[in-house]
Amino acid sequence: MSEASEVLILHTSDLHLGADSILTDDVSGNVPVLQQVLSTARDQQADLVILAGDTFDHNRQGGTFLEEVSGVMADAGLPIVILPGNHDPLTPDSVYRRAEFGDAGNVHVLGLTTERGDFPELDLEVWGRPHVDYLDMMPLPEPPERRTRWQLAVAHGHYVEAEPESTVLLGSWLIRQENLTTSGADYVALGHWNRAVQVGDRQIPAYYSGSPSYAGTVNAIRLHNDGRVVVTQIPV
Ligand SMILES: [Mn+2]
Repeated sequence: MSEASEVLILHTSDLHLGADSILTDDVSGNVPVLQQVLSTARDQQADLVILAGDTFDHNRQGGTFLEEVSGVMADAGLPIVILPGNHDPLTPDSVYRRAEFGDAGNVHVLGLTTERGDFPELDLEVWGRPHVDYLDMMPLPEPPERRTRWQLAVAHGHYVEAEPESTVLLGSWLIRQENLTTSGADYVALGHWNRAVQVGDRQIPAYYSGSPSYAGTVNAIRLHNDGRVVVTQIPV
């Protein structure tokens, strides 16, 4: 643990590893962004990193690129919880079914390697509904029964304040206030938006981290023994 008195989680999303850049001649596939996030997590002595969807830009990754990325994650030196998003869903040919995360056992893919990220040493669990195809679904359903002091939810979709008036948003993986409330989570780690922003009525701390490439930050969540949950953005 970072300190006896607290648990520190780093939350980010939408790394879009393997994306072809149309703006520059960058051919790195965003791997340096992942490395920067993980290096920040180590510097901050984080206990856990959450990647809240669209870690990969698409499911056609393979070969040496996939080996490189899985190696970076396996060598992270701390646990990583991954929620598959709408760009990298758990389809039969999903990138996650082909990735080799090594023997360290530090990479947890929700819905694949585990149903719930379980960290008894932190008295903490992380749950979330993965995208399993490209169709619409409810990203933040009823929570599983809480088994630990801390329960965090991860969801990848669009938060909406009010019901959409048209059908334009159908198929957009909507998340509503009632979903946040029902989750009862100590923190809801959201992905799908590029900007870092808090949403909802603040009774349940629910935050988009934004993509580090756009936001320039990741979310740091400090879970204090007295029950306080303190969220800040730290630069990467
Ligand atoms: Mn997305």
